[in-house]
Amino acid sequence: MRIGIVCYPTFGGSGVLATELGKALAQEGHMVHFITYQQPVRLTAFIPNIFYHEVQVPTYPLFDYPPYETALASAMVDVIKNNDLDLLHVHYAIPHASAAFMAKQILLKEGKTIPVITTLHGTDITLVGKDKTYAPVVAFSINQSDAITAVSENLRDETYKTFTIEKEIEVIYNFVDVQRFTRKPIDAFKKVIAPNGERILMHASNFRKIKRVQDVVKIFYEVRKKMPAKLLFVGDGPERQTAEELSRALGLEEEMRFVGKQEQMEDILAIADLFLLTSEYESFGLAALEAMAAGVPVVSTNAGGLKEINVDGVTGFMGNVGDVAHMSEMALAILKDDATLNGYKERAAAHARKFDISNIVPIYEKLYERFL
Ligand code: GMT
Repeated sequence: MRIGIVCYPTFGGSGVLATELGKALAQEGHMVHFITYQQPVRLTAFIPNIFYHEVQVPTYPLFDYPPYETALASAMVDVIKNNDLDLLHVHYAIPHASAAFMAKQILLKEGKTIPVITTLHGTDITLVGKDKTYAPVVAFSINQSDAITAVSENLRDETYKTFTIEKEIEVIYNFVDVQRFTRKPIDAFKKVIAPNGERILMHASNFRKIKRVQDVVKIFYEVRKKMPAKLLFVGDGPERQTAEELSRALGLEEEMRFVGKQEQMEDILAIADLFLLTSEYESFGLAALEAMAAGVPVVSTNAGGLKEINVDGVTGFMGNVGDVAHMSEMALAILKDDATLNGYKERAAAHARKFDISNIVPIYEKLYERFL
């Protein structure tokens, strides 16, 4: 098949998922064309079946806001026509689904039908999408898609609650390449972070408000009262400074490290003992799944779709949003001794295998085949 993939090229989960999907499809022999404004962060190596088309957004003195959606729709038309694509798969509704609708209409006038599949990822519905400044266009363009998928049952249900959707929303869970995340820890790296064999806790996100990163610091503070531990913060974003300020106020600055945005998550996760995800909402929580694949148990909130991946008492624990006391207690319960910790590590890794790339990519391929 010749497949167009549209996504955000940044570190966000939707872009990561879309890129990994494209890479897996290319490995299956499909021709995959990425259409984005920047090289996707996980698209680093040369893969013969993958093509990258950069959306150019020319500026003009009149434009306070350069019209990205128009440029994207035009790029879609161009790539679809010149590469005779069979279908277009857009990840994150805003503005990808509406640009795809526009491209589809333009191509119809020229006698070409291009099926459009929209995958909803979370904030495109639950946060940004439902804002009244976007909602009518989001609802319309989702309904105009030939197929709609959501990354969890929770997100499917939230979408039905938020908008009047006339079509079936199919749930296709996010996936992880388990093999890639099965890494031996790099000893030298581990020694730098935890020179005295301290437990290593980790959080990775885009540090937006919704992630409640202060709760991560507070949980770490409680854990540190009971055992030697270090905290690694991966990623960057608006709330990083707040997290840093809180860590200084709690006297934790020597015990924490902000390592910024990282591509090689598998190497970092390999040294971690516990992953913390304290979000107010997650449609899925791909970062938590990647942690589990690396054999790292997860203490998370029970918000949104997290319940569908983190099994309470098995792969880690869950607490209500903001319940720092409970989540701290559960973190300590996991970390208390090696035998207990190893049990959680094994069960987290075993559970992640259910979401292995080899189980999920064929579901997308079957979906595509329906439109050929
Ligand atoms: O979490 C973010 O802010 C990034 C966002 C994105 O669109 O990249 O993540 C969403 O999509 C991921 C991949 O499907 C999910 O794993 C995240 O849970 C989801 N984020 C939220 O729902 C807040």
